[in-house]
Amino acid sequence: MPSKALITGIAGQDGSYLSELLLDKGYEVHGIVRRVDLEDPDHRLGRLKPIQDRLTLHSASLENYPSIVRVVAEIQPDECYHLAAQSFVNYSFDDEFSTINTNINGTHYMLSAVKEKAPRCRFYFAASSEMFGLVQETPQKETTSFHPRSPYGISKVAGFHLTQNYRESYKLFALSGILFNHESPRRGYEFVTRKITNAVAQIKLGMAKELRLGNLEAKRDWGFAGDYVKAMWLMLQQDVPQDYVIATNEHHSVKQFLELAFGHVNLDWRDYVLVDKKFYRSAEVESLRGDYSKAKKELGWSPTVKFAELVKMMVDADLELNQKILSTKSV
Ligand code: F7E
Repeated sequence: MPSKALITGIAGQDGSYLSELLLDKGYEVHGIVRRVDLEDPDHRLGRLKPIQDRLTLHSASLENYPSIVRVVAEIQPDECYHLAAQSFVNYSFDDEFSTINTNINGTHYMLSAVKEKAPRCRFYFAASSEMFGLVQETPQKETTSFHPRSPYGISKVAGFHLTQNYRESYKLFALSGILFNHESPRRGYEFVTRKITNAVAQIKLGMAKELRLGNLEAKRDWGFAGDYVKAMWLMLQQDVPQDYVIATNEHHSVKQFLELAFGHVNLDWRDYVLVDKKFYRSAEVESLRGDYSKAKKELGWSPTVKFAELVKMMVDADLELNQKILSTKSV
């Protein structure tokens, strides 16, 4: 019998890479999606298109406990990857109540459903470097204390502690991956990396003239999402459940990202980028850099894609995508 995996947030960047990885390993892969996603698959499930026939998608809502319990009881997963969340930090300031309610309750419901209906299932929680916020030390590691700076960060700290508590109180095999920023050509357009690479492609192709951004000095530890989902899987294959930082231990500013991305198509970012206060955050996380030495030692995991390679990969993909859009328009 193949192992069964259940993924929440399967339609997102990480969910799509993780599904591909697990299918390659011979897993039976199930995903939780919203009813509206199933009604509009071309638009909402686009990242899963190449593998959709090999997945089983279940309609449920992370705001509705009975629907979660039903799916977990029916599938009886061996591994559960809880990735779903309202994950855009800036939006969480505008909609703090729904971010906090959905993210915390969603995690709580998943943990409780697994405990009640599939207690032998191994549970992965997608924690985040945003939990470190106003950083207490650099680089950040598993023992660094948290100081979240946004409703999103707060919801992830709560999810982290819920996961730890289910591990300690109910002996669930439950753990958190503290993932630093991870990007790819499948990244959502609201995040700064994809916003930049898409704009670079559009400017190069004459489809846009400028790019408006917020704080260009912020520094992030940016890795490749395809590498990071491997770490998620490795964590659940260990004998003992523990939390791990997944990062590259390098950080770069938004400005450095701009230099490389525009430079890749022989443009100077200073000619196109405008700073717009609208994109500044109420409370900024200025700088993040993660120490992944525990993951390296215990999981044998290291990142394979360096920063410059990641930027080029994303710009090239957006050039290709926008070229396709242009050519369909001109037909
Ligand atoms: O911002 C600055 C912004 O939205 C990165 C999520 O996946 O990673 C992500 O969170 C930096 C910030 O990602 C714009 O102020 C400047 O300092 O791409 P981002 P994030 O907030 O770091 C963590 C690990 C997660 O868990 C999250 O779910 O870029 N920045 N100008 C901008 N950011 C955006 N989005 N848009 C701008 O115009």
